[in-house]
Amino acid sequence: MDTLKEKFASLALPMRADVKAFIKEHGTHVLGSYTIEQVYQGMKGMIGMVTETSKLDPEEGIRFRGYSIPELREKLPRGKGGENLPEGIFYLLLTGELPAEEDAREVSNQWARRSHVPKHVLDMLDMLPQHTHPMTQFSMAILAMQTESVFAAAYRKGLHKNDYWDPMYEDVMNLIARLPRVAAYIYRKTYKNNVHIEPDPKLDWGANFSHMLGYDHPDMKALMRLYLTIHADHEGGNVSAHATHLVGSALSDAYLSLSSGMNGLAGPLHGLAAQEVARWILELKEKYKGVPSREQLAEHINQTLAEGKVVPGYGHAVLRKTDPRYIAQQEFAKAHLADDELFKIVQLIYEVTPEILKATGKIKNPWPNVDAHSGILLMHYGLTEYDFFTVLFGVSRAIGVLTSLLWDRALGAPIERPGSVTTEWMKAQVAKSKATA
Ligand code: HAX
Repeated sequence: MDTLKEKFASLALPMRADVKAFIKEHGTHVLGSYTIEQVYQGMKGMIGMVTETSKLDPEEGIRFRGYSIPELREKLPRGKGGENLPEGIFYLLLTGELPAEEDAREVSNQWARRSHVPKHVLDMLDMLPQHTHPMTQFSMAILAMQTESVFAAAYRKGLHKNDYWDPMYEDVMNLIARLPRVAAYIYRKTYKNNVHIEPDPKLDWGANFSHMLGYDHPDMKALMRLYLTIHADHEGGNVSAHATHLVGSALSDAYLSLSSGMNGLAGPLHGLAAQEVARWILELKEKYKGVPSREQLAEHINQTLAEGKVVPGYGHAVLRKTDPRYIAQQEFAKAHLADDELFKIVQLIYEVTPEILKATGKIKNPWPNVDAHSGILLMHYGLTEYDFFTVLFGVSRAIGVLTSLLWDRALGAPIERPGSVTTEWMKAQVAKSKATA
């Protein structure tokens, strides 16, 4: 058993009994109440699941195992050339403990050893039409790799429920290890004439990913580490995390569950916003032949709203302030590409957009989210094919949703099955309470 797996078992298995005892003793404790509006509008703010890895505060943003992004930028091990290693955030999310340098290196080594992608997965990708969206390819490749699921094979043979976590650990490690190779294959096949680049086992996970995509500039490798770290997790209720958790609750293995999560990430209100932001900014630049004036930008935003579209990269279902993941990327841009024209446009959008969105009177959060910034950083280093951006997001998000899924298996999380009601039932409840008032 590798040392991280042993550590996970020593943490998670005692907690299983602890959580059971907690539910037995306090299971009837009332947490609050919710409204008809919450039921109709996506269950926002309703506590409906337990996610051990991270917690999102509306004002402060995400905390990974209690640590904010600025704290983690100080405390997590860094790669050669700068920025935190995503291997470190994986270790933290999995164990709740800050990794030492050698812990992150051990994750790197494990992932390098486990990164082989079976040939049939690449053959399947080769057969898809050229115009298949990269996120569709990514989700299909994850599904095609399900042939390798250690959990599915063990379950078929017969597996005690207390042991589910063990093959799930193997699936989580293998699957995350394989994702950069799969994503790079999709990128090179779709945009670079099917000319592929072999992995470099000496590089860390993020740098190697950048290398396989075809970007060897040290700053791009640093950006990739930053990107893969800050996108990793956003508590349990966002669409990609919730979809992974929900599908996993039926004991579907990590491949089936992650593929579902990625299908949710591919929606324009979620991860696809990264691509939509880039498209929107390039349209803006084209329309005004460069950096627009404040008036021109305001006109473009108002036109977007008048056409019944959303301003991509702005707003959030939970956050009520500028996303700290946006700030982390802004700091990177100030340090590395302050004179970039697209960065100047992004800064201008940040100055102009919130007031216009506030003036609509209906948008709860007028501030930028993570997707408002990410694309222009990638484009600066030459990765301009914006339809691919959400795949990068997906590689990172796998870290969070799969560590959570492993905790679900270790703690024996049950099948998810919330109740649903009809509008007629809702109306009857309101009528009943009016009659008794
Ligand atoms: N532009 C225009 N209208 C917006 C808006 C925006 N950026 N954000 C919210 N609104 C609108 C909503 O569409 C809604 O309109 P209706 O009442 O007419 O239906 C109204 O404002 C209230 O919405 P809300 O309560 O403030 O926001 P929601 O929780 O319903 O939605 C979204 C949150 C993120 C989906 C929303 O803000 C949005 O569509 N933003 C643009 C797309 C985007 O950037 N998505 C990425 C979010 C972060 C993420 O998940 N990354 O992966």
